[in-house]
Amino acid sequence: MFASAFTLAFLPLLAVASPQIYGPAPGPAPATSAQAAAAAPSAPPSTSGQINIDVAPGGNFVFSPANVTASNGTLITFFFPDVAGVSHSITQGDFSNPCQPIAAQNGQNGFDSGLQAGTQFTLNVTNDQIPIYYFCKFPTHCGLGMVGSINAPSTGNTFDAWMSAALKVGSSEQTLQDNGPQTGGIGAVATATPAATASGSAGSSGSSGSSGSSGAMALTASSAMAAVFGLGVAMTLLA
Ligand SMILES: *[C@@H]1O[C@H](CO)[C@@H](O)[C@H](O)[C@H]1NC(C)=O
Ligand SMILES: *[C@@H]1O[C@H](CO)[C@@H](O)[C@H](O)[C@H]1NC(C)=O
Ligand SMILES: *[C@@H]1O[C@H](CO)[C@@H](O)[C@H](O)[C@H]1NC(C)=O
Ligand SMILES: [Cu+2]
Repeated sequence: MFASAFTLAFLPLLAVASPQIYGPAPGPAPATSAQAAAAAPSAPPSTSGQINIDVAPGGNFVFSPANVTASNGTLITFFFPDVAGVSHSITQGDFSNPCQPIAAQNGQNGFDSGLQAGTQFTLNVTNDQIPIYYFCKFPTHCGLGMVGSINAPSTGNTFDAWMSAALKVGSSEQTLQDNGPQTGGIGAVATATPAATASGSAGSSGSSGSSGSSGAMALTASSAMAAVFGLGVAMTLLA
């Protein structure tokens, strides 16, 4: 009696949660059932004043879009996939020294998300008059071309030239230490460390608020658990 009432109560949740749980596996790595439940977040469409960038979409070591134009005050949010064993970073670089963190300027360090999975990290553009270059510090990724730019010029130090410079570093890329998330930045600043991203955030808009997103995360996790539990009860009833 209890079991059947419980199952009925959770069937709607099961239906709601299924697309997130049984959606396509995020990357090339074989997914366990636990990882399958944590589907890769994909960036919602950008809106005016809010640019959303996918980190390593489809398991490819790229940012998408990798080259954007953003005026002062624009927020740029990076969505890191939740794939076991592979993390990525948004680390501010220097055009003349690819795959290395930019040196501090006037006591200000570059931004650095640190190695992340299943989180989102937001930059606020504070000087749209300078190009901003960044790369992923996970070993080998920068040398494989995992780089991006904000307000890169159309000639000279373009996004393409930045990418070429990184590819030229290639396998001689130095392994960088993960210092965890660093706020601040030069030309664009992170005002908060990365926040957990809900796996079901794809398509939802206005997910830049970190407190809102952790709430969504908790909701998603509990729906998923309820769904799995509900399924178990349903199968018991059918047996
Ligand atoms: C972005 O930075 C600008 C300039 O520092 C500031 O006025 C604005 O409030 C910031 N935006 C957010 C959402 O923090
Ligand atoms: C953006 O802010 C920077 C730093 O304050 C300033 O130098 C620049 O002129 C601003 N850009 C525009 C288009 O006003
Ligand atoms: C990158 O963006 C800048 C600014 O929009 C643009 O001028 C340039 O052509 C772009 N470069 C590439 C390689 O897409
Ligand atoms: Cu990476």
